[in-house]
Amino acid sequence: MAIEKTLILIKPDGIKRRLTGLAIDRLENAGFELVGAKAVSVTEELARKHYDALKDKPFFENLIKYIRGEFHGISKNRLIALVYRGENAIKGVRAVVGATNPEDAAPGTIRGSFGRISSKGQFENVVHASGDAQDAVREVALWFKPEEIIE
Ligand code: IDP
Ligand code: MG
Repeated sequence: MAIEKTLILIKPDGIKRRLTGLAIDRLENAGFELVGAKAVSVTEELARKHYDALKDKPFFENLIKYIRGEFHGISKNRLIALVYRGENAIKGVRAVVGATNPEDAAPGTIRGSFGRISSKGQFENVVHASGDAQDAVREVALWFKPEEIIE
């Protein structure tokens, strides 16, 4: 058992549909500790760095538009970034969040309950959650300064 930190983003569809509180409630009830939280204006550069591993995917350019709120009319490219900490937090948070494709995400998970595939084919799945330990370390460092996280 390892104590891990993991990055969660309330994506623009989650912001627009007022699901921030619901996502935080689900994660809190799952027993994870919220150790970092802020609103972020997502620059083009931050979006591209965050999703760098997907840069060769056909959906990449739409993914950058999506995470910057361009499909949801979010002003100032705003989203909410959170860091959760806990035992096996990366896998545990992913279990609460559900599978990437909203059609495959289990009922009762955040994505299974609230995700959709847009008419453009974009997976709008409400929240981002780090995929593995390597991603989690990289993503927490990308979105947060060390002093913004309670250790
Ligand atoms: P994850 O968010 O579950 O870790 P990734 O494979 O890392 O999934 O993909 C990042 C994001 O890119 C997804 O959450 C989703 O919004 C989008 N995405 C992934 N695969 C597809 C796809 O096949 N079509 C459209 N969008 C996708
Ligand atoms: Mg991922």
